Amino acid sequence: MRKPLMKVRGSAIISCLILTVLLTAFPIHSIAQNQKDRANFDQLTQIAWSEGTVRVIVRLDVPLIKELTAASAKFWVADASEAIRVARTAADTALKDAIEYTAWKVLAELQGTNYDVNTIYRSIPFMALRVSPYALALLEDSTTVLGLEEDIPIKLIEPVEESGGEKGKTSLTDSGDLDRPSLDVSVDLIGAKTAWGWGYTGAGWYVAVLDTGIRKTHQFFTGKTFVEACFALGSDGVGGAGDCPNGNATMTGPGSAVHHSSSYSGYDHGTHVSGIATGNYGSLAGVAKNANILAIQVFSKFSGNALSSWNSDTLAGLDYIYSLRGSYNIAAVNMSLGGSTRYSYSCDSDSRKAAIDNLRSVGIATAIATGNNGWCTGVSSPGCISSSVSVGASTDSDGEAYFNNWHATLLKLFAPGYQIYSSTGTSDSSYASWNGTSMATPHVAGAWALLKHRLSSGSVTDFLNALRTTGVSVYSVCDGYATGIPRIRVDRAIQSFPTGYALTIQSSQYGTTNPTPGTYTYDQGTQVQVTAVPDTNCEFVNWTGSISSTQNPVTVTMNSDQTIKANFRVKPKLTIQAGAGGTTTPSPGVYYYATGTVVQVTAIPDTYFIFNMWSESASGSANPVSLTMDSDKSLYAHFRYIYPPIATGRKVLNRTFSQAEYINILSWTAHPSNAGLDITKYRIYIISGTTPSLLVELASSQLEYSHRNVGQATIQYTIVAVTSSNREGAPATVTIQ
Ligand SMILES: [Ca+2]
Repeated sequence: MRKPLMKVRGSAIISCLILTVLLTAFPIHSIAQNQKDRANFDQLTQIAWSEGTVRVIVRLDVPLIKELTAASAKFWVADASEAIRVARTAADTALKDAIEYTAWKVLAELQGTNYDVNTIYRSIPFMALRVSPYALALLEDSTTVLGLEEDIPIKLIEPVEESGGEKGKTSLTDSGDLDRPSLDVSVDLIGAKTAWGWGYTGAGWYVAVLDTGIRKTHQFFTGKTFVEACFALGSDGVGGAGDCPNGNATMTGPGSAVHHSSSYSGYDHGTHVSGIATGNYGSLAGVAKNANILAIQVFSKFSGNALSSWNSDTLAGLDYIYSLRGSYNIAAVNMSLGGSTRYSYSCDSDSRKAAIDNLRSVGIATAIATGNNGWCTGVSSPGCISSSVSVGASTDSDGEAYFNNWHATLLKLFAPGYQIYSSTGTSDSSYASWNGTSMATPHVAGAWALLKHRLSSGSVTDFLNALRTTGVSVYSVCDGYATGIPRIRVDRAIQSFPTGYALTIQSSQYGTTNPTPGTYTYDQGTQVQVTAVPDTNCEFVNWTGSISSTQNPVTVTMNSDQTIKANFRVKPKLTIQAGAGGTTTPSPGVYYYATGTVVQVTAIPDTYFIFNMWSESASGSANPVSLTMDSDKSLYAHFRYIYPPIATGRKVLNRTFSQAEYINILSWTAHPSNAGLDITKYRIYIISGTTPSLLVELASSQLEYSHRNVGQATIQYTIVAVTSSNREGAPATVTIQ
């Protein structure tokens, strides 16, 4: 079943001549801020003159960088709300803009020189350039530049052949034992299966794999969600055209992390690593079997069919992962790359530390392989960065793997890295057992997803401490088996977390809660938001129990067991009715209002009617009327018909004038049914066709009116009673012929 792959192994075989030259520039020593490293600069200058250009990563003096970074790092897991997204985006944009502004300021100083801008980073104060000797000199002189680091390609840490077993021990003779799928063994050994049994599978979390890309179609990744990106300048180390699938130096989106062709040694390294961290198919599974994958392809193709990652591309990958933290819950970054220089001290001047620090400040661990050189007192770069989680390889029997790079303090954790069976790039169903610190590292990155699944608020320091204090000590021949460095046991680490407290949520009738009523366990210090959700026409009253509050939602801080009850009631009901002759606004019906609501109801009389009075919960004739809904209420609007006056008419011939003319005399009396209505006026209209036009308005004391009718024609009049509120009653019609 096992097909051992023949890989390039052992210590540094640098395939590219330039690399050999470049690597002499390393190790760079701490660049004191504001006091640039003279020796480093001289080396860069030498390269620039001999090659014509030199690639540099420029550390920028960005004003308020600490404050801007801290404001951005307040945002950890994926955005819970639009408000958080807006706030995070604002903080990230402020940081990016400040870096960009400073970068352009420096670039302005380089005017007239030859340079290429490879990357201006968005979350760390760096930019990557390729510069001429003269531009380099200006960078060195710039007061805005704090330091310069050569941008060099770093080799993939390729798997090693099975020739050893445990360091310092006689070679193991691996017989039939090797034919079993050892991922099964190692995943169980680190306690992942126990953690799955508790429900912690990494579901909902992403492991970012900064590597050679991935064969997404492999069966081991069935059902996974992929987020992909590529940063690969190509062997020329300059942007524009590059080694991403689109032919450019950068690419994001589906297909961007597809691996290089199989002619490149280690092309399917990322596929193997991703499988160890998250794979899941049939009876075989990686550590965080339900986690998803953020695949970042950072390797460029070099001569000799070798793959290496420019530091500036690795940095771009880390920068990109940080930018995705609001979109995806990212548990850890897996990096299995390393230079061939042995570091016996923290390499904290490395630009990648800034990116690793940023990720760490938002709870994302960067797990880095220590390298496969078999060193005793050092690890490779970037595993030497103190804020990384550097991982060494152990055997399934907890010895140090013979190829492991060991250091008493720079090596933080051991994980199984010997004979690890995982997915390969040959086909969608191909697997193989590989050896390497690259295989150990994804055990840790996967474990991080399980820990995050259990405790999303856990910091990198919390988890590293938990893994270190609960791990099994692995000893090394390097110091005579004196110093134990913990091999992870993720189940024990989970068990070491505070067990948490119970929150019991109850609800009265007329409502429920979110989360729904029940008992939940939360970690100590967790702030739980509980929302009271009333039924239709009901309202939330208050919380009782461990807290007394009328706030909704309410936040419960879990520093002890708590019981809270949401109390609800039916809202006060308002019944509105209208008698004959009118309606209301709101229209007659039954309404529910939150307690305390002031409701205004307007009575609207029909034509010839007048609003008379309210009855039931209100009285009087104020219109509109206001009611405060402190209990159930009802309103009845009464209306009255305004009767027409009882009218007659006659005409008399007026002989005073030579021309004949009549005087129409209208007389009326008040309708007895209008008693009690405040009739203050009468109006007389002349009807022409159907249109009335006002003839005269008279005080209610006047009950007769004379109208000269010169034309002697028939005239139709209407007489209406008018109330003090200017409501007209029904018309009395008088026709005089
Ligand atoms: Ca290029």
